[in-house]
Amino acid sequence: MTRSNSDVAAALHEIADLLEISGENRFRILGYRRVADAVDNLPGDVCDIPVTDLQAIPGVGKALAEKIGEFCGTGRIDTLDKLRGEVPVGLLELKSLPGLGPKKALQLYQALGVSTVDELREAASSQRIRDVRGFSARFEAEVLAAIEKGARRRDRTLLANALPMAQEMVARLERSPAVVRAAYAGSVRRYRDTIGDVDLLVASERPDDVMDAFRKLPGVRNAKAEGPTKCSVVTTRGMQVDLRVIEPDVFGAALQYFTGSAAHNVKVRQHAVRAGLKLSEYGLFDAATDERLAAATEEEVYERLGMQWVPPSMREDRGEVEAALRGELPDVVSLADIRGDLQSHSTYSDGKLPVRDMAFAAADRGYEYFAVTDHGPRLTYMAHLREAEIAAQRAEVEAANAELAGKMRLLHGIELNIGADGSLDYPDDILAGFDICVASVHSQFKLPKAEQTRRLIAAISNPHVHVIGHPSGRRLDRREGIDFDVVAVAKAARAHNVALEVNAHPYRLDLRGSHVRAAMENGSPLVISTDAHSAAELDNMHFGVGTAQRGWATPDAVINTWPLERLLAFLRKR
Ligand code: DGT
Ligand code: CA
Ligand code: CA
Ligand code: ZN
Repeated sequence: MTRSNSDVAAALHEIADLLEISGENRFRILGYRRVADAVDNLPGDVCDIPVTDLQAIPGVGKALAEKIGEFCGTGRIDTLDKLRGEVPVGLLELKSLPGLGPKKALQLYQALGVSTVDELREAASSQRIRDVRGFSARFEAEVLAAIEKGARRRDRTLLANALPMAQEMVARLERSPAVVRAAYAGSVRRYRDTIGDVDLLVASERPDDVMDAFRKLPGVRNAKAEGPTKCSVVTTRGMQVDLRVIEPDVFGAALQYFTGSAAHNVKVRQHAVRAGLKLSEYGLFDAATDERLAAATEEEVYERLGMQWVPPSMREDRGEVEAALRGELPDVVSLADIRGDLQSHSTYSDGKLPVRDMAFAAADRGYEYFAVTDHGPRLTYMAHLREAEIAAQRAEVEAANAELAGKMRLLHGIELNIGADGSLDYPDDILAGFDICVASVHSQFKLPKAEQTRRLIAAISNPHVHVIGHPSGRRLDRREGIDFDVVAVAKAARAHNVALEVNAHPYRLDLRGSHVRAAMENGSPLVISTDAHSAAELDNMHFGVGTAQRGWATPDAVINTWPLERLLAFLRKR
């Protein structure tokens, strides 16, 4: 049997986790994690690679190559088995409590046998921790407080981590013969930018077998059954996944219920009650007779409620229930509407591929047009397109267009840096030579709101700018964006016919959903772009589309749903 790359990656991550608890050197731990991620991202199956060739993977030495080979052959790694025997996995959860860390978690385990949060709470309450060398009564109190706080607030993870995992778990569950249907629900299905936990739903007549298959998924640990049809697990990467098993004939009602949001459900249920109906995860019922009126599909549930089906990304109680009842829900943009991608990078700046390769990768995705937009030179610490290179890059664009022969139109663009005063990298005569100018904030994130707003509007007012890239500059993995008046910016964008970008990179998702909504309400054009630095990142488009949907963006408002001629007219505008 072949083992998948993610099986191998999960085993390596588990080794890293357990080493971390045992206080191992942090570079060794990092080494395992890097290789795990590299394996996860390999295009082919790692287990098809001969052990002697595995060392071509960055970070893999002889020892690690042998471990990977061992896992591919036997499904086990001796080192991992030994670690599992020495270090209880429950400590992973303990070590992430504030004030604890791997070393102290291990000490408490060795002194008191404490290996779960419950056992720790028990030990702290019964004042056994203060007697352990190096610990104190004060530590006991702090640990109890941390546990109570942790019980209320779990860390959220990025959609970028949760969605691919949810999709893979669904695909694996679907392979189990006990499973009739499987789906992910909750905030992942709604494309929220961060995720508390992943909610999975399985339709089956054999819940025991499903729960069994679920517990055996790669990367699953700490399974806690909560009754015969409900199970929660924590993955090796610390994400909680909830599974419910339901009868196949109520799949639609359950999917509606567990997709949420809770606020959307409350609003829908209030409407049901007023209409003499009852709605639950088991179906839509006549309140008087208890007759079941709809349950098999979401569509029939919404229809029987007298409302339009609401796209999951819009289910946040922001007026969508009322609009769906009136039959006035806007038709939001979908992935199929997208005809091109208008921000990307090549080896002229920090992209991984030459212009031609990026263009052909985009053409492979069926696009009508595509823009390469390397960074301008203002921020010298960033890889950038120098003035002396512009002509050469333009020639490459023309050559690629000749080769593409009408299959796709490649546009020569640039991503400019907006200075604190709104100024840009190049003078107007140079900007005029580009097909498309994206202007973005990459510095000075801390200026006051009024200054940031003025800064963005100044860039919007430049007659050569077509797009404001990732307008807030936020990075979900590392920083808040700038503070700016989104309504004022959207109004300026409308007045100057400049598109505000919904950057589809899952670390950005910028504009965020609420800002997209403000842009829509104030008539600003939008563009959804991946900002791809590699061919694989071109596939991030769906993250941007989901985010745009959360802001009720219609296809007509999104310039990269337009046919080429209409787009070119927009770009030629002044
Ligand atoms: P998250 O996990 O914090 O990112 O957000 P959700 O929306 O995935 O929330 P979660 O996992 O607590 O629950 C999933 C869905 O299940 C939620 O969106 C609505 C539904 N749900 C769960 N429990 C309740 C409840 O007590 N009341 C209502 N109205 N809905 C619930
Ligand atoms: Ca959830
Ligand atoms: Ca949940
Ligand atoms: Zn940028």
